Amino acid sequence: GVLIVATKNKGKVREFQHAFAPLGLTVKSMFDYPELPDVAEDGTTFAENALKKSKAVGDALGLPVLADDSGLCVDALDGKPGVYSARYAGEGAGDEENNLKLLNELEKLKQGEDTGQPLLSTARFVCALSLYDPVTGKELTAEGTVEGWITSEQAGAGGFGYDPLFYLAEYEKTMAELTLEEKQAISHRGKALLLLTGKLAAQQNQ
Ligand code: ITT
Ligand code: NA
Repeated sequence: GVLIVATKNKGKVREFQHAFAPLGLTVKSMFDYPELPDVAEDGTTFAENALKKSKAVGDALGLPVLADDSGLCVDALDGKPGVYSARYAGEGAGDEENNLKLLNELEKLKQGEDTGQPLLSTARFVCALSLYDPVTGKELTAEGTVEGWITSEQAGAGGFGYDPLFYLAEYEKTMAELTLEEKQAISHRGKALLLLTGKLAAQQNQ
């Protein structure tokens, strides 16, 4: 079978492919549907934006579609960048620029004082998933979070986005130092996926 995921993020595509392969599902992403227009992500919550993406693409294709809206919420920055995580350093900004912007914003809070402490703030990743079926008009949702710290010492080449800056105290590693398997077992996306597949199974058993 095929599962369509309404994403243009290669890191997400890799994680969904890895998660759905054992279920015998091949993932198609927006790279397979270049004719579809971008969806405006102007919602105020992750869940709202996830539904906007799954609904726009699901209605356009007439097929069930999964969408992921996610981001990083940093406590010292009152929850920023939040739903603006993908474009924190500006429209079209890459991961590198967003990471530097985040470190800059946290450095500013230190007001020149150098504590020598690499852990700058507590933070969490949030992932909202929306599975929308245009035939029934029904939506299934699930949300997952993972708690960690923002570290000034980027480490690791795995994952994507803010992963090199997201330090997991219990593993003494950043998210980018984990393998795909390890990340999926603990990540916001992995948790949301587990909840969503559980809801789907429960629905199909009715
Ligand atoms: P799509 O909307 O096309 O799916 P996107 O990258 O724009 O791709 P979002 O709007 O959901 O996705 O923004 C999510 C941003 O949050 C993403 O670009 C990363 O910067 C960050 N992010 C989300 N999940 C992450 C993860 O697992 N690891 C690191 N950063 C993550
Ligand atoms: Na996006």
